[in-house]
Amino acid sequence: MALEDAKTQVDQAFTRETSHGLSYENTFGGALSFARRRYSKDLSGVDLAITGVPFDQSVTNRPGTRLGPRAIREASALQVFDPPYGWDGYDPLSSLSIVDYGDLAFDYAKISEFPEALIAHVRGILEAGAATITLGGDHYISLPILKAYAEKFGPVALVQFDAHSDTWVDDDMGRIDHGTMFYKAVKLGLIDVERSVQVGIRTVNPDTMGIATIDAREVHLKGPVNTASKIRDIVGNSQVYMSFDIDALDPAFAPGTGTPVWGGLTSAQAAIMLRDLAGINLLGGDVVEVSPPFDTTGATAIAGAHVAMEMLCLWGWTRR
Ligand SMILES: [Mn+2]
Repeated sequence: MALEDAKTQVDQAFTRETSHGLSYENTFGGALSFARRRYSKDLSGVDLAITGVPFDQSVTNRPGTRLGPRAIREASALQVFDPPYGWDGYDPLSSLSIVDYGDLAFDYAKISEFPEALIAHVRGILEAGAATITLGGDHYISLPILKAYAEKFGPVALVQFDAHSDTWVDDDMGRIDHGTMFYKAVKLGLIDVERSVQVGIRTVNPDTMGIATIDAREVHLKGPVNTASKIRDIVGNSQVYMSFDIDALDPAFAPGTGTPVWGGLTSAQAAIMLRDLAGINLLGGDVVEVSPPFDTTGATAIAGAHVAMEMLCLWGWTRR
């Protein structure tokens, strides 16, 4: 049946008639959207809006994540023929109303205006009653997104997968930096630090701002099942925002990123942990730091697309 459909379905990004259901368009052709969802600015009845933020002007090293949303959309085209593996048949694409809301538009030459543009973008989606899964973009984008979430929900529990804490001291609130935004998020009261955790860390930062750390070594030594259990214990029933920096993965699994660090998570460890977080109260999330120019095999975008799909599962699982 699916093969027959592949002969007739095309450009589902524009032609699909419902925001629910799997898709059988040929993987290698057609207009791209995330998971072959329909592009739409109409959020009535929509559960989840996938949106891209192609911004990479706050990086400390290699750029390129402005091309991340496109690459993740392309990689996601392979994940829409069947329900995601390992979720007992649960299929967020069929259960939830999901659209690709497209990318944030912003003036690349007016960087100081970017944060407010992104806050307004996410605020508008949240006000319409949908949640967001955002495709980055560099990691700075999490700060404006968190501001919009905190406006609506109050301080959120942050579950951050990352090689870096990104809580380095930076009291100049006008600086736009992808290594200090969680310092600012804590200072601004956007994060419930008691219920937050950073996973996969393998760079030194003595001050975690009170956020719990599960470093990469601990994940390797204790394993992903125990780690997921520890994460669930920390967040409890809190409202969770998940930020997944693809550099949480080892450069062997995600070479296409700006600030790679060895000794990272395997993609299998990440897959097990995300699945085992089923039941957390996820409000929204982002996948950031996928840099296609350094992603010579496309593996990093594939990982990013899988992470985003797992976020759809986590969001829907609790509400199924
Ligand atoms: Mn990082």
